[in-house]
Amino acid sequence: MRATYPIRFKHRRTAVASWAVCLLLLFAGRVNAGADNVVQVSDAWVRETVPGQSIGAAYMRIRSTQRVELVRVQSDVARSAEIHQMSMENGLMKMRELKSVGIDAGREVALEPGGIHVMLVDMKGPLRPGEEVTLKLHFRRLDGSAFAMTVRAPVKSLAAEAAHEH
Ligand SMILES: [Cu+2]
Repeated sequence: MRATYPIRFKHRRTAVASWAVCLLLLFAGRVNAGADNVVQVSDAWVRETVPGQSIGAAYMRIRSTQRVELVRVQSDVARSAEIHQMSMENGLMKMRELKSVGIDAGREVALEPGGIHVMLVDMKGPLRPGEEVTLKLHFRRLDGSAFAMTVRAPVKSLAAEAAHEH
């Protein structure tokens, strides 16, 4: 009699686990979640580049359940990646590097053309539509602890964003 309890319990746990895996698979294409769902990244994409182009740009929406800072980005398609912000100053589009991007609890920050973006520096080769780029995002919590998450970002064509040249 005693043995039946652990077995039943185990069975139930397995059912819950596979249900969770199904949900993960359902949303895998749209949302990437990291560090126990603290941070969710959606709509990640990278701009198409042409041969010889040494810099590229990545965009995404980042949502967090607690205050975090995006402090560093890495990608295998570029030697380095920087966080930049574009802004209009006296009628001129200016770009500056940010040390971090803060995301408040329950809020979403959009990295988008004309605003904050990830600049891929020293690209190893051209990126064509249909390809996917892996981005590793490094975050820091208020208490100083760090975590990272990996995001897959599809490459989108220049035509869709022709208005913004970098
Ligand atoms: Cu930039």
